[in-house]
Amino acid sequence: MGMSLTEKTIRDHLVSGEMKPGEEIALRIDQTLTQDVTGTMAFLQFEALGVPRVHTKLSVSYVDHNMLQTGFESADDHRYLQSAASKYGAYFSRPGNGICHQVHLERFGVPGQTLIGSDSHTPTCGGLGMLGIGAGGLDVAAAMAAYPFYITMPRATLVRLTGELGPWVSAKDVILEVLRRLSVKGGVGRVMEYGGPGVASLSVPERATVTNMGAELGATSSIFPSDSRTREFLGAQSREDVWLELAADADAEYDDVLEIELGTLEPLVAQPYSPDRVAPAAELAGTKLSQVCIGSCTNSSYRDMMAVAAILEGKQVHPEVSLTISPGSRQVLQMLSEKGAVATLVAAGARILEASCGPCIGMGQAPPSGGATLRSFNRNFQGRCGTKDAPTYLAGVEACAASALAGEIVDPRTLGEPVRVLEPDAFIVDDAMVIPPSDRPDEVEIMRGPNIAPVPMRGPLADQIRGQVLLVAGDDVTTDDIMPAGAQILPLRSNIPAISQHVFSRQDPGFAERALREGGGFIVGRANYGQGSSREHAALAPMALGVQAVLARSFARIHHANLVNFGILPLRMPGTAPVSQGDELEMGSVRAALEAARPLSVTNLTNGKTFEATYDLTPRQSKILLAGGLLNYIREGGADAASA
Ligand code: MIC
Ligand code: SF4
Repeated sequence: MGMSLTEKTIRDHLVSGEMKPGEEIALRIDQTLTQDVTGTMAFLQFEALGVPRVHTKLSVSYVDHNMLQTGFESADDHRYLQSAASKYGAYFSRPGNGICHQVHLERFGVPGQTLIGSDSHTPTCGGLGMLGIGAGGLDVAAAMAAYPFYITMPRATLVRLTGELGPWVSAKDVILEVLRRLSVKGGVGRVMEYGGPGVASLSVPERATVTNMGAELGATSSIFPSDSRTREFLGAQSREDVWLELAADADAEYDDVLEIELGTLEPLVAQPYSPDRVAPAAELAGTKLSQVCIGSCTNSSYRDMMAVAAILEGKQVHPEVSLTISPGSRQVLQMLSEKGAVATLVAAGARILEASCGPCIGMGQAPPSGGATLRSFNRNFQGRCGTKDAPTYLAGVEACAASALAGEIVDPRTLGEPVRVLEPDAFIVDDAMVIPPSDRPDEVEIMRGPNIAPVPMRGPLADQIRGQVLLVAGDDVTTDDIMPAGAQILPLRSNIPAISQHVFSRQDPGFAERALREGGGFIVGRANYGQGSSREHAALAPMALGVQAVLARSFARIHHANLVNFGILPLRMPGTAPVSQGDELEMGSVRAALEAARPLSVTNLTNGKTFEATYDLTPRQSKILLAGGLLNYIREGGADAASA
């Protein structure tokens, strides 16, 4: 039987384990990426591992999130990251060089290689046939220190594309259609592998829009073949030497197949507050807007920005709408300047922001109270934009630009003759903002600012755990709910005691105080707990507050791994379990149960009822939990250390 591209790439990097879906496998990692708001912790953890230089083929440390620098904290952290990269052997992409995923696609991604990144959208490089996987910062630190990366062997879903996109329909509509059909849980445990004759009609940046937003499906990764279009893109980046042809075998078998005839798609919009609440733009036409934001790692390529400029050319943004444009990279911005597109955008009334994440992570540009915002981004969780009651919609850049002109959501097909952007034969290649590591590491001094607090650690798992249910939450709790981001909170990422004060602060402002007063306790969720980002702070900060276990029906992959890494038990409990907020729970013989892979017996001391909690832990993960987290486990000499 033939193999899928996913299986071939995994086979070529397999360190241990059997390639059977559901089994734990360990992978050799070729490249890593970190960004500033997960990177400070990742490099601090790398230092804690005591390894003098990174062991990967390539590690890049990006600065793209904490860009406002409203106090000393972020600038200090950036200086730490620059000095750490130089000393430990990573490349440093300076603030202003662009969003990690866009820059990595342009300048570093290699077909057929493995990449893990401390950011959930690391699968973006799947657009050029690379296996990119999002992970917690500690897992990335471990990979930099040469430990393999552990995941559950995913199933492969073939998304078979046929035909070609119609006028005004874009790659964003392809992934919105997949989200519409499968939901934010639909990709869990899977790699979404794109194939079929329709693939050839999509350029690499278009493919990257699709693989980027595979993160919103909860997928482990998303990948396209590497073909002549990949070669063209790499050639235009002066990197044709890294190209190789990659595809699934003709007789590869997949766990499922999703058919998409590209010609039948129409412009789509995700409605508040979930990327899978997808409806045709035509149905939402007339929804008044206060803001339109174009950019983010999903839609900020040269092609996307040029399409926006072509739509806005000679027109004016609606007076009630604030339109922001964040180019994905310095290269994109340089190209736009060269083509005169910056002048076109400015003339139309767009607000040009720097090449960074910007409004996508609430780093400025919070919309007005109750004002609807339409964004070419990938996440529209409530409050993420910085204004809790601002309805947030997601769409492709064409719908965004057309709607910015109209002051309300419009179907871009109403604009008439479609715009066409050709990929350039050659991009401007200038890596001056990427600083290579020092060749005299001993002479590099690490610069640590006062914002950097020591990484908290937990002791070995207790045998008897007792505490209060601090919060009972619903389905699809996001990591933005658990550990909000935004301009006030993100600068605290390297200071866990300070950031832990904000755990669940949007839902439940008293949470942190209650947890500290009670000396920790439990969080109860439902399905897909911890979906969204890779931020390990959504585990690390609750750990610092004393949270011992999360009880839920199911967990999102990266968050589950992060809970294990920081010594919080991710337990499954029956949907009918008798638990309310404020109840006192007790679990006995916890260590013995984990050692014997037995369910845990939980007693609700408040109502006297008992139930069983199960878990999806590999023997290695149980050992990590018994040790009180991955750092402890590695320090104790866990031979098979790293990841979940
Ligand atoms: C996001 O889009 O939520 C982020 C900010 O990029 C996160 C990473 C983080 O929280 O640091 C992600 O997607 O993993
Ligand atoms: Fe940055 Fe937004 Fe992409 Fe996260 S999703 S990496 S915040 S642009």
